[in-house]
Amino acid sequence: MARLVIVSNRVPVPGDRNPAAGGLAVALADAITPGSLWFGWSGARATATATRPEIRTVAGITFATLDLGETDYRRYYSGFANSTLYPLLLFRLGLVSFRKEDYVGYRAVNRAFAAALAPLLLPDDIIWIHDYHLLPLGLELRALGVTQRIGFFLHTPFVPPALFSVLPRAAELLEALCACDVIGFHTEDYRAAFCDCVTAILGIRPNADGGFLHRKRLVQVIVAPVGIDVGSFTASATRAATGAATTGLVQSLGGRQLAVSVDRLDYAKGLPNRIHALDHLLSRYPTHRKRITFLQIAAPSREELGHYRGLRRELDRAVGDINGRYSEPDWTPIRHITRPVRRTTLAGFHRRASLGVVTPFRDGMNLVAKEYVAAQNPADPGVLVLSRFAGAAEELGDALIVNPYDAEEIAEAMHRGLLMPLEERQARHAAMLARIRASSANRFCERFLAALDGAPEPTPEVS
Ligand code: GDG
Repeated sequence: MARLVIVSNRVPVPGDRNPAAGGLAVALADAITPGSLWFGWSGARATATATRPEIRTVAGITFATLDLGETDYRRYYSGFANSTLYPLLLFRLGLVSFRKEDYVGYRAVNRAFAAALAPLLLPDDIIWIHDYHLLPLGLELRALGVTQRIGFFLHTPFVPPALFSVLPRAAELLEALCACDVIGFHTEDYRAAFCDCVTAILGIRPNADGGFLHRKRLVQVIVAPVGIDVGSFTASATRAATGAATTGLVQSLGGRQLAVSVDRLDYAKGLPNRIHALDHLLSRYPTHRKRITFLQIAAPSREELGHYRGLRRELDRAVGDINGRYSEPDWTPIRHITRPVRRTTLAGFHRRASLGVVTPFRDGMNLVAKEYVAAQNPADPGVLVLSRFAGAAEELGDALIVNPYDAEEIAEAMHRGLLMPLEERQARHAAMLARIRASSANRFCERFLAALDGAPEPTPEVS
């Protein structure tokens, strides 16, 4: 049987003392079975980027990681990946900066990854590359003579040609990505935007299935929405709901309703606007004062970048302002945690929350929305308020869908959710549960790997 080789920027090695919070690791936890190899950055910085990976095997999975040199880290990770590509793919043109040396560093790290990975590959391996940090990795592997099947999955949205062509190296990057056999996206919208870019920027018109020939090789473009392991998240929420952390939280609420938001502390997640929405809710509907507690858990992320530090300050100010204006001696509207919280604890909190508020400005998918649904008690479920610009909205149309830029609209949806009759909550929840079961983490992996498995093996002379 072919071995699966996953490549991602960060590798979540079990036992890592400083794991990165994030959806990619959660999404791939199911794909990675014993016998697989996971390759990428260790998360550590050194004077120079390592040429040979450190290899560890845990529970039958081999983890091969490289430390990044300081300069490469700055140019590749903080620079081109997170200050150019990420804001661009999240539609935040105003935050995009482009520095040529960052692009050169980005390409160099992709080359270094390819050079360190190639000697580890076996002839029948299936290689699955993840996310915007590694757009040109497929090309770099092909340049070293790698002929194995290569797939690429993008965890962020993809943008239309008017935006993508803003990138000074747009054509070069698209070309490089086309060295992969299968390219996958969360939604039909992103797939269509990518195909439009291929047409507008490379002059190639994909067929109706999203396939096209590039340098005589077939490239397939597919939709594979990422999901969660619903059964295990429900079980863990059910268990955690009676555990110490959730019981302590519930007791401290004194019978008030709970609303919960959980995000990486990222400007795409729409955090300050959500806090403004709570302001609208409490001022327009004073009946909710002292009756609702809003728990915002925002795990720190990419703190070394200025925009992220600025966001943290903005959020602290907004929370402080609302708590100052509305708090009573025995009630504080917002509890604001900026530390990571254990996944099982989060599951228990979700289960006890009458409202799950997920309002990113943009999000490739957003797994928190699916986790909130999975955690609910079907007999008395809470209500999900969800941004129309999260990929998850394509599947979770039974949530209360809002425009995340409109704080008043979010407030109206929160109000409606807090008052929603049981029957309507049950019906909406049942429909959403069916959808997240149909697009589980397993299904995501199966769908992507089936497409890759069926991909014709490239011949060395045309690759
Ligand atoms: C990217 C895309 C796409 C959050 N805080 C804590 C914590 N989390 C967990 C959540 C969830 C995951 O992290 C976040 O996943 P999301 O999907 O919501 O968001 P991103 O990290 O931005 O993920 C996204 C995803 O990739 C997969 O393709 O859906 O659109 O941006 O599982 O529960 N986990 C723990 N402590 C926390 O404090 N343990």
